[in-house]
Amino acid sequence: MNHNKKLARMFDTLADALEFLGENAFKIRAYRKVARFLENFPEDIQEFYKEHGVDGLKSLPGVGEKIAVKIEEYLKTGTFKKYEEVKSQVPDGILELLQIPGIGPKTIKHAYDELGVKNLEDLKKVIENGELAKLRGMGPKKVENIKKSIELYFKMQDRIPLGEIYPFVENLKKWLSESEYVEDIEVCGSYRRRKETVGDIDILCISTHGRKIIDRFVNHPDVTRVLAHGDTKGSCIFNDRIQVDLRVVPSESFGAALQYFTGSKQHNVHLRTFAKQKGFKISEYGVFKDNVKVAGEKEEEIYGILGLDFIPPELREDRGEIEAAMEHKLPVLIEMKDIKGDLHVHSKYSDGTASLEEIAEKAIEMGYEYVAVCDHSQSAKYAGGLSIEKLREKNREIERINEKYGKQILLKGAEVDILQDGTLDYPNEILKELDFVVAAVHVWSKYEDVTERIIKALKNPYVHSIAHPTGRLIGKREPYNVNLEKVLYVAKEEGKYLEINANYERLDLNDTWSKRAKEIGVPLTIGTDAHQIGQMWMIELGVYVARRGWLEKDNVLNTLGLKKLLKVLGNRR
Ligand code: DGT
Ligand code: CA
Ligand code: CA
Repeated sequence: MNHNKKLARMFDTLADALEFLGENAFKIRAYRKVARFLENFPEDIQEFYKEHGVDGLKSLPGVGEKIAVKIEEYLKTGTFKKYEEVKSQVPDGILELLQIPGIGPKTIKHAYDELGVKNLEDLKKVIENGELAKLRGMGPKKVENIKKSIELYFKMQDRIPLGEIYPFVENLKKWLSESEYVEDIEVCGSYRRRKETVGDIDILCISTHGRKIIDRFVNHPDVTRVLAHGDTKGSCIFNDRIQVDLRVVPSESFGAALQYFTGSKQHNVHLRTFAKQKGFKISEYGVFKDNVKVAGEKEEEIYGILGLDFIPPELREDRGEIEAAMEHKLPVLIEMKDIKGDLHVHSKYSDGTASLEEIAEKAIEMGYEYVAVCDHSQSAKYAGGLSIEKLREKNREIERINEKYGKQILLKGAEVDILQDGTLDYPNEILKELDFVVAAVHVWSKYEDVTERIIKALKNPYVHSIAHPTGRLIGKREPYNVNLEKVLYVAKEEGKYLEINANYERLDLNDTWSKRAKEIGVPLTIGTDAHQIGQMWMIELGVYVARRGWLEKDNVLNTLGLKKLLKVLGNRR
């Protein structure tokens, strides 16, 4: 496993254990912060350390003297004392319980002290026999939520968010294609369809030397278990977590195999039925008519010979794409190159790690025309929300930077909290000074319906878009109660937008809601919600959601160039 991920996990475990032990919250936050940083740090921490030493480590965001020493100790010995020491004070079963999102360490500690709960089995038992509900401060509703959290945890155990696995898969693909025996290589399955979570990874490659490639594959440094090792097929577990299947096929059936293994299963079933009606038979080896192979080398041919337009992988979910391809009515999907900027990035003015200068540089590097820097608003204390004075100071710095670059590369933005009563966390005369305002619900109670809060925010003339409209975190938190259908109709009426939050844990709106927004006629904004520049690549994930939602370029606001964008944003007020 790579050091960044492993260290991040160790710091998280350390934080979990300290929370259970009731240690000081400040330290715990510091460990969590460095874990998040490491997960997204684009360089290998070992290489970085070799080059820059412990002083270099100290210069990283969130890494102070003490944490730097711990990282150094880990890089030299494979672990660090503090981690081992704290971990030994907490039973293993408790550490697993602490992993389950939605069950807090205080609850676990309480159940441990009062009922002797030491692991998941124990916890399930005291849920079933009603003992947990009887604990002080518990009650049936709370227990019901704990039960739901456990179910969600298990549902997700064998699935991984696309964005978490994406860099790993791209690297693996590159590493495999460095073999001289690989003629072509493609990742298929749910990964190619860019589904928000993936079960396992399916890779196909063309070669006449299957065994050589499978040998290379099973010897990858991250392989922790080999499940199959044959001449044309290999299957391995990487980093104790993700299964990857590799199949080697000859070039004459690559297209057919690509089509078959891309799925989805439902799409394939529908396609096969459709082909049959036309007198064709499809398999992973090709398309056949009267037992004669009529297509198979190129994927385009498979659809073409059936009289269908080529269906992009993201649409292959049997949601009407085969009918649309028949009638030549498939959408022209938005592409990464259509994106002109990011409409949701945090700086270190609030809880991000990057300076405005760094964000501007990254924006230019990515070929963007603009980035809206949307930091948190004043009452978002948990996220370093900006007071009005601080916001104005930030706006002045944005002006200085834009002047320096000779263009409006940074837009003055804010992610404004929608307060309990649906009003916004800055007065209108402040919002007026901003180029882009995205409003968000960050605090809600479990049984609250937030629909009216969001609708009221949409009706504020200075709000442009609603950030992460459902509040869900993939595999970690269910959406809050909201009637999105109603929200979408209000957005349409008000000429407003909703966001596709491209952060890998959110992807909110999701694909089906994005499609619904298009049907109703509400355009969307895409923003990464990046808290460090190492997360700004995730805009791609937002584009994939948009593609899975059948969106075209015109359905997304930030495909507009700067001038048009500013005009549209101004007109909405
Ligand atoms: P996942 O891995 O759960 O995220 O989802 P997929 O879609 O990657 O599914 P997986 O890995 O089980 O299989 C990869 C592709 O292979 C799948 O998308 C379509 C194809 N496939 C697998 N089993 C069947 C099947 O029984 N019938 C058909 N038509 N296709 C199949
Ligand atoms: Ca798969
Ligand atoms: Ca598979």
